[in-house]
Amino acid sequence: MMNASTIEPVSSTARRGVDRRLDAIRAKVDAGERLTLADGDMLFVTHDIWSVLEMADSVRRRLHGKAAYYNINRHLNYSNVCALSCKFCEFFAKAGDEKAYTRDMDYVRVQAREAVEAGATEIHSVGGLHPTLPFSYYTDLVSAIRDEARAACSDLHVKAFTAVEIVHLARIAKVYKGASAAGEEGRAARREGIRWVLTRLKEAGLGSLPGGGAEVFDDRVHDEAFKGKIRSDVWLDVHRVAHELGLNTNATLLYGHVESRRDRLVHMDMLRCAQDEALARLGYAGDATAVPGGAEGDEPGHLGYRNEHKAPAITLTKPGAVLPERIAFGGHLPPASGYYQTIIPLPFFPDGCELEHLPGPGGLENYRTLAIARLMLDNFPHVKAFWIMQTLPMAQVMLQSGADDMDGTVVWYDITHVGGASTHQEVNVRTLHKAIRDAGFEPVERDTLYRRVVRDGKRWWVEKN
Ligand code: V47
Repeated sequence: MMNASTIEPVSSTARRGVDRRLDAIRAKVDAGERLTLADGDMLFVTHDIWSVLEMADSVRRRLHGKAAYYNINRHLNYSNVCALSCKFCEFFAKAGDEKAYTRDMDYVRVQAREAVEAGATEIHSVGGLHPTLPFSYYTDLVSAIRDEARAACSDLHVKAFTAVEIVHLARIAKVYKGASAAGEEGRAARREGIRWVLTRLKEAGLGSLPGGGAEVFDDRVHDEAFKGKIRSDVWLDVHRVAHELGLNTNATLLYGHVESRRDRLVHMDMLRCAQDEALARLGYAGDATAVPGGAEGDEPGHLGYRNEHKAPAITLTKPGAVLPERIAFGGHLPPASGYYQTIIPLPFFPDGCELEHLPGPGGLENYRTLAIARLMLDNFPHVKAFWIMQTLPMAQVMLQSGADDMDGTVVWYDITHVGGASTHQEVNVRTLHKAIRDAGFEPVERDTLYRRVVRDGKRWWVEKN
């Protein structure tokens, strides 16, 4: 049995001092150079976790100074009925279950009205893969939210539907035919179906895609924990098409279950390769020193996955780099759009799901993983410590170790109930401000696209670049 004397106190780890093996990584971090997967391995195994957190903090401060972002938002889970039964998920229900629910448009409108009343700038809406709802339900959901906001002379950005839901909608709308064909033919059919769905949703008023459903980009883990969900190539394709249509998106990493730390690093590398392509489309120039698909120092064949990445690396963490949200196209034009905004590391929460026997990640693993995400994802402008899953006290420390965003006021959340929380999971602006200030940062209200919000009570507008 473990007792207190067998557990090495954190302070003794700290006394072991600085790990000199990190010096070369620190030099790259200071210069804004891309880290290799081997660097990532080192960041995961070093005893010197303090240096890892401190390096991530230096990058975060270079990008965002003392600003820590939050938004006034509402999460709306429109239905928990899902055709899948992922082992890590405690949210899903089967049609007819006692806990199954599906919200009608009256409910959605009331939520939108209440959100406007509370001064919200965003509704974040996701749900299960409902087997029978028609395609029109989803366009109606988006336009109902937009219309309610407009009727109240306000605006609500709709960030909705994970990549998994988008593919499900393509199937429902019967525009996914041929997508299972092998090779380029299947891929072209898949993209066409995805494009059709995203175009209809955008016309209805969809503003961006959330980062959910990515889990971990690894086929073994996929088959073990979320078989039936789309695989990484399809998830990345959905986001790629969204970017081509000018929609910004986010990305999550669900860790601490049956994946390895290497799997997390590969996931990060695949995302930063996809972001290189998105930034290149926006006109960013490549970094001539970096090697596409991984980075210099990763021996050939070491990646362990088929990486078709061709674009040169583009890093935003170099001193002086301009973030896409800060690029102004002139008075009436919106900022550059069509890229990944935020990486959101999500610690696996075991209670109530089929993988309940697993312990889930501990606190230090959460800090380390988030800090490494900041260091590896050198072309992602933001790192979010989602307070609902990280808890508010942990998220405060994460602001000092790589994160610059905490998500928002949330209000209702059904996907996880950390610490036995109910569906009502709300934090008010005053509490968010205090948490951010106590962590040594300045609270900055942002809209979904990370533009600064100027507010006069419930009336709000975004600051021009
Ligand atoms: O995709 C499900 C995860 C995600 C569990 O884009 C679990 O701004 C932990 O994507 N333990 C949905 N995680 C949440 C999400 C999100 C959240 C906040 C902001 C944004 C954004 C996106 O929740 C799912 C899945 O990976 N999840 N079950 C669990 N037991």
